[in-house]
Amino acid sequence: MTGDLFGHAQRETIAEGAVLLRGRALPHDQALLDAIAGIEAISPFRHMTTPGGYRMSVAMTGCGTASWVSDRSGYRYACRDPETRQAWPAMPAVFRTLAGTAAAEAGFAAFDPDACLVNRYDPGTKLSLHQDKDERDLSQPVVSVSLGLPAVFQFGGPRRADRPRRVPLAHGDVVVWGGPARLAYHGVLVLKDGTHPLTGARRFNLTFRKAL
Ligand code: MD3
Ligand code: FE
Repeated sequence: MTGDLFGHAQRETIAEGAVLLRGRALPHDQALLDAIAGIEAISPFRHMTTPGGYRMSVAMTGCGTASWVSDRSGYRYACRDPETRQAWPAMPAVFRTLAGTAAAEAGFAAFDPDACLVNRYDPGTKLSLHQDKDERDLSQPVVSVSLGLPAVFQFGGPRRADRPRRVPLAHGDVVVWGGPARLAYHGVLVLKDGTHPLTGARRFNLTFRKAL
């Protein structure tokens, strides 16, 4: 457990359905980073192509039964890594347990993710505003875990034109996005240069989903 004297993480409500558990992943940070190293040894980080033909600046890999992929033909969940043509690496126990307990702490019982997208941001990279809607059951939340360099997250509304709010996300922060927040537009501003003691000049983000 992490956070305050009472043994729970500091909880902030970003919006209805969006709960920020500051520092919730701190007790597990090195185990999570070690697990990322194990995943990338099997399925390396790569820059996917958008359906419009652009190279994404964020490097991605994944683990679990399926992971999110993008290419000229569209976005989807795939049970094999298109680069290796093998199954994605299994979801590490430390990932599954953290995602499930954080979701429960935010009010979503029995969250059992089958997919985890692992994003790597180098300085100068960003993720443009988008919705996550490729998952079958949108009543299930998404759980995100930030590691390494801090970033400014953009959190908008159900329409792209809704002006996004800026939320700083730091190493160890966990956010549970469900209910009315689930289809909100969101993105990450250009990552500033810096050095984090555990990750160097990088930010990693894990997003856990029930995809299938
Ligand atoms: C709000 N990742 O992988 S995590 C993504 O920091 C993605 O890498 C960002 O957006 C990152 O799709 C943001 C926060 C996040 C993830 C999923 C959401 C916020 C969300 C789904 C619905 C609403
Ligand atoms: Fe997203």
